[in-house]
Amino acid sequence: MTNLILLSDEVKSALSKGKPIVALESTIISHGMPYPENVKTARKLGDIIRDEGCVPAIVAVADGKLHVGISDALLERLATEKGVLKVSRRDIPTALASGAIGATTVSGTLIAAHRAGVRVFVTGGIGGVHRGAEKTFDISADLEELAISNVAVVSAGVKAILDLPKTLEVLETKGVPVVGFQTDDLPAFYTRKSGLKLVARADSPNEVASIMKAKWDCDIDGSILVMNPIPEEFESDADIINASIDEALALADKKGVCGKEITPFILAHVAKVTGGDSLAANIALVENNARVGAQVAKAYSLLT
Ligand code: PSU
Ligand code: MN
Repeated sequence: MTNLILLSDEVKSALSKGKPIVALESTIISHGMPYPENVKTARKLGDIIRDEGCVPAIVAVADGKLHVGISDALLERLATEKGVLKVSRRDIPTALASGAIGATTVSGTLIAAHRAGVRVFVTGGIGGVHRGAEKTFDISADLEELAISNVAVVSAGVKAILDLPKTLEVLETKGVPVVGFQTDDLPAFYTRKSGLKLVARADSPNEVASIMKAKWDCDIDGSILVMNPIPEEFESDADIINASIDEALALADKKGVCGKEITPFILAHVAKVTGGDSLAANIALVENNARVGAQVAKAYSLLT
């Protein structure tokens, strides 16, 4: 493996001992949550993953390296510094060459996890096909990377800022199994159901692990998406969320926000309108994903 990818000592040791590892993205820290909730949540996710007997590995770019597992000092920088880059596949070469600090998106994190041999990755929500993509061509690089990275991704589904049916269509084209975790319905991040039926379901971490093994034993490259609904008590009112999304999209259009700025812009607007509720929901669902992700990583390590 290239020396541009730097594994923490803890991750290196876990890999050599066959101890399960769970990768975490850093965009959620730098661009998805305010300080200090972002750093607190990142630490809490690490604790949850460790309590399940796995090793957490936050992925980020700094000092010309793609880090898998970061120091507490780098976590603090990602959580507090202004101008942290948002790094997807496209941005990795320039971010590495410049030595800048960058937070990896789902696609950036998948690149690092796949190359490091980390088979499970936990996040909040994935990117997908944006509403109006037929005009803007805005489709997240996450989908391209999911098609080729051998990493299971646990998320709370697809946020309604995206076009959910189109996102499912592209995932089908790319051959990415979308597995409802204890559900038949595609979760929509803030809500447990989107009304869209999934064709695959797993009721236990073991079942997810079996799907991972079946896919990769057949040399079918690419991800498995584990869609884990938000805990019921944190579910939001879909009408309020959707109204704030519509408002954000209109505002983005008026201001000419596009490209990589659009997702953070809409997320920030929704968070502002829905206040503390959406932040609490965000924290609860990602913690829930960390627990399930660690259990999946453990189950998969026992199968291989
Ligand atoms: N969706 C969320 N929260 C997020 C993101 C997406 O609900 O924080 C972040 C993830 O890092 C994801 C990225 O990989 O946004 C996708 O950005 P884009 O749409 O520019 O590809
Ligand atoms: Mn985009």
